[in-house]
Amino acid sequence: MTKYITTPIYYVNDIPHIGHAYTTILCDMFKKYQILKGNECILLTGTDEHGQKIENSAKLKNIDIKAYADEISSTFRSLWDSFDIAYDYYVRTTDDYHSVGVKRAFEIMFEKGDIYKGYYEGNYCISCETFFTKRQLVDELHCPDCGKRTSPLKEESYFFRLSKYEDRLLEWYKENPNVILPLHKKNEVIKFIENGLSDLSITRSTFKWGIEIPSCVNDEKHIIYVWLDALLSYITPLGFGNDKPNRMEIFSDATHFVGKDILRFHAIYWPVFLMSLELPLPKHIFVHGWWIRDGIKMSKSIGNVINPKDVAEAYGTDIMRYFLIREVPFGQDGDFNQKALIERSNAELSDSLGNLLNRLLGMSEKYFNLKIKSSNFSYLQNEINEVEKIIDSLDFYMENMTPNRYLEELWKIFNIANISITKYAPWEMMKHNKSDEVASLLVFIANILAKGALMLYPIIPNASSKLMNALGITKDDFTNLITKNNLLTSFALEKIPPLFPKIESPKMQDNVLKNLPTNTQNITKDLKEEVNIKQFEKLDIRVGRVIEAKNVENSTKLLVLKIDFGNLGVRQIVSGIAKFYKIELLENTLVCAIINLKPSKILGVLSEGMILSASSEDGKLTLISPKDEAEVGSKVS
Ligand code: ME8
Repeated sequence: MTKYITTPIYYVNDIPHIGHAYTTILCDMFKKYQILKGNECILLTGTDEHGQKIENSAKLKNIDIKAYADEISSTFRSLWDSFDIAYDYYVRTTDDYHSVGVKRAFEIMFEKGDIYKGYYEGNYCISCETFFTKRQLVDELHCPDCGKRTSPLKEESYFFRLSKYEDRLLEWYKENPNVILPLHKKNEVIKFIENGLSDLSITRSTFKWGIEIPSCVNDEKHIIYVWLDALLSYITPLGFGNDKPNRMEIFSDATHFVGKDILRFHAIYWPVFLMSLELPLPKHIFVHGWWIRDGIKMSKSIGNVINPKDVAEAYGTDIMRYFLIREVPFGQDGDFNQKALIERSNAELSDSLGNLLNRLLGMSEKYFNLKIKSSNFSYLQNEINEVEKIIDSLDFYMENMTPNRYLEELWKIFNIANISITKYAPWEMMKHNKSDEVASLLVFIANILAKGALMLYPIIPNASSKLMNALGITKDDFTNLITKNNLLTSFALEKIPPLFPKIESPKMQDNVLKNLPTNTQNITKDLKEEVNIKQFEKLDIRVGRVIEAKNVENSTKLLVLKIDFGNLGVRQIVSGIAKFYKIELLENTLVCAIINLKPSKILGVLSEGMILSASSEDGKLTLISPKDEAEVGSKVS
């Protein structure tokens, strides 16, 4: 049976970061493991290109939306190509076959009576592309998932009858308790369902960048909600609802890899959509944690991201893959730390593994001219039993998605090898004419490295291939060496350069923004001279919505904000509020700004206005923000 695995399809609002690379590498690892075991396995990845977030990002850059999506989608794709990610499908939600399939799915759901027309009133988080009720919001305004300010939304909408499927969904989880791994993640989902599922708004009419609803519904102003569109990308490339070659049979053994941020969409909406379409439900949803820095999720808008390309260029893809997979137990958050990466590489890859190969090659060359042979391992039987037990346990760890445990266990066999060398001291045995025993030990160690090389292929494929070459084995030896607990009896070894040379010093510049003091804002608390109304009216003060906030380089005080003033366009304004607001929480906030102030450059950054804020005696700034929702561009007087 063919296994089918998917990464999330990534938004094209920005270029990939290490979080995206993590999920994709995990999927590639899982696929490579299946292939090694002789299973067929198909991997899908791709990009999610519709929705308000993408429309806003393109608007911000003044680029045609499709051209913008093309560029970012190809950045993702070339990154995966440069990492040798073995994907079979690369879906883009702007592909024609995809929109044909999405419309067909909508039709089926509509004909079934699962979709009805209604009126949505609630709040919407553009960053998460998610609807919320007031009850779900933090402080009745902020998104419970990302913390950003939501916008009130009132619009006519089509709804999917999520509530109709509540019991069936709970029943399915009861009958299939291992769908969501790690298990504790399942409990969150069950609790959410048990709290009651509201019907889901699945169309939008306030913007245009999406797939139109099909003609059977005859309602032109609506486009399909980005999450319904995106989730269906797991099946449209397999020929669902379109004329692509039909491979829908592989969907009956599907595993979705997701970050914890998008579990709800995969564990609630997706199975229900599939029930409505009468399709098989996923076998597994593997949920991993976040890569964070200083306790905050890595994300481009905060400016705390690490570019996987930088890591790969500095350390190579093998070390990057090894670190990402080994450092953090699957499902937990992890801090991406260069020092930890270097320490792991030096201790585990260089010392434990690389050095073991060097010792084997060195002794085999010295004593046997690199040709080692033996079929009598009697004095090593305890060690052999231990190694076999460990190798036998590995499949469980991989199939249950605990790859860090898989590596932890695997390293035990290298330790057994290193300890055996010290314990039996082959150089001493040679002195006592025990060359047969030495040959047995070296063949045993070569077997350990051979088993290790195979089992490491999914994680560090390049180094694994080099190791296999040095040992004269190939991936085809898997069945022989792993499933039968066999020992090979002869090796023709080949000397190779060190697999993992020691890393002496950090190779990557730290991406953290420098915290150098600057002095650009002058806040006075003195009373100013009197002005008349005419003078005041000269100021053009407007309401705007922050659509992007970033740090100004070399400044701890300044932020540069992109603010949408509606018909007046998007402006860039520099403001000294960096110390008082978390960047990630500013996005979507309403502010008041003077927009007819002469543009100026602050620390070399153009500022086209001034945001109004209140300053306290100790210099703390508080943004002046309309209390209720006000239209962007409206005048403040
Ligand atoms: O959510 N740490 O796309 P997205 C670990 N288009 N993983 C991270 C991460 C981090 N800091 N940041 C992102 C979307 N990820 C939707 C998905 S699927 C039908 C639609 C990874 O570009 C992780 O896998 O925001 C997360 O779930 C995904 O990228 C979100 O990518």
